[in-house]
Amino acid sequence: MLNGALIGCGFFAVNHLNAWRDLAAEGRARLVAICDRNEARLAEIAAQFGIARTYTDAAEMFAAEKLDFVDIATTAPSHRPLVELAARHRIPAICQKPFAPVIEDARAMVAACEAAGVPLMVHENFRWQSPLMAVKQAIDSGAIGVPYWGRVSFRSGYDVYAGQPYLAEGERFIVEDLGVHVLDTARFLFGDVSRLTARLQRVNPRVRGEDAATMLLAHESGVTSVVDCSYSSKLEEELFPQTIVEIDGSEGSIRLRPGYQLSITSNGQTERRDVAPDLKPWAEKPWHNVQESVFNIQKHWVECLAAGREPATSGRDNLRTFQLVEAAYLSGRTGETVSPGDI
Ligand code: NAD
Ligand code: 89V
Repeated sequence: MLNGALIGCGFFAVNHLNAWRDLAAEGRARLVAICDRNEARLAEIAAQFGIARTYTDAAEMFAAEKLDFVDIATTAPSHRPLVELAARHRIPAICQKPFAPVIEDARAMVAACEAAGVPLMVHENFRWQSPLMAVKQAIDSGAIGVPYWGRVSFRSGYDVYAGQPYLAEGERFIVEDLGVHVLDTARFLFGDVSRLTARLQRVNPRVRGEDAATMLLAHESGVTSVVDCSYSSKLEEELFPQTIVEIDGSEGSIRLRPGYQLSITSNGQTERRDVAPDLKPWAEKPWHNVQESVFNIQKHWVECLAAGREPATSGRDNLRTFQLVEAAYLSGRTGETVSPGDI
């Protein structure tokens, strides 16, 4: 059983706490301490999850606790100081997305953990959603031959600002917060990207940053993909937080449709499957898809720590997704096509 601590007990951390509780029940890893600088929130979460050792200061927690890992679920501006603190104490760290406000901070965190010899994983959980894993398995099975085109799309009008008010306040919005997941999913499905072109739009006047983005990606594998996301889509059917995927290959096609309906067309035959995620006892629709992926990524972390393996979304890996985010902002600003590898 690994002993961990959680820093940041806000809106989304409740999912981490529930997933750690499930992993503790499996005898894999448990939270022995929590930290939040907001005392009232800290006390509320400590009582809800029965965690006795609480701290308002992360440095005090590192000094007092004997930890196998730390899980950082604060917002991006605090990630670099907290990850560097973990590295100084030689404690393996999970860091929520967005990894950092700018890529220089992300590179510094990766360097600090490498120098300390400790693993660092970004909590980039979309690729751990079971419907998206089913899409990846379908590609890898060879059923559609060689993929040459894809679309990864997340369009919604859900009120994300109610739970996450900070989303309306930043100069950067949808590409940094949600696009990062959708771009990482495109990398997961089609591989690294050599060229990216983006068009960014602000539709909702009550948010400061862009709330719609359309990106065209040339993947090194030869796939051309379109990655699009919007929080200003007033749809007949609200799909939050589903990612819709379309892939065409030399011998067939894959569609992940609304309601988690997967179809794989191969040599003229179509196989249809319901790939809806599990509804964990603590999960709540429509968030259950994301909530299941939190459990999956935390389980992956525990398995990687035990085996001494690099996690799929290690800090090092996530720098390549971050390059896509920076490329999208650069392309959106200049109207030019950008090589993410040059960033
Ligand atoms: P939040 O503002 O509700 O919670 C953050 C908490 O961290 C607050 O309670 C705050 O007091 C605490 N905090 C901040 N800095 C701290 C520090 N230095 N030391 C101790 N405590 C500190 O934010 P949230 O909505 O829970 O989001 C947290 C992160 O999770 C964000 O980066 C967000 O993008 C991410 N998120 C990820 C997903 C996902 O699916 N992966 C979904 C939602 C949010
Ligand atoms: O990742 C996030 O911060 C969330 C959501 C899962 C909806 O994208 O906003």
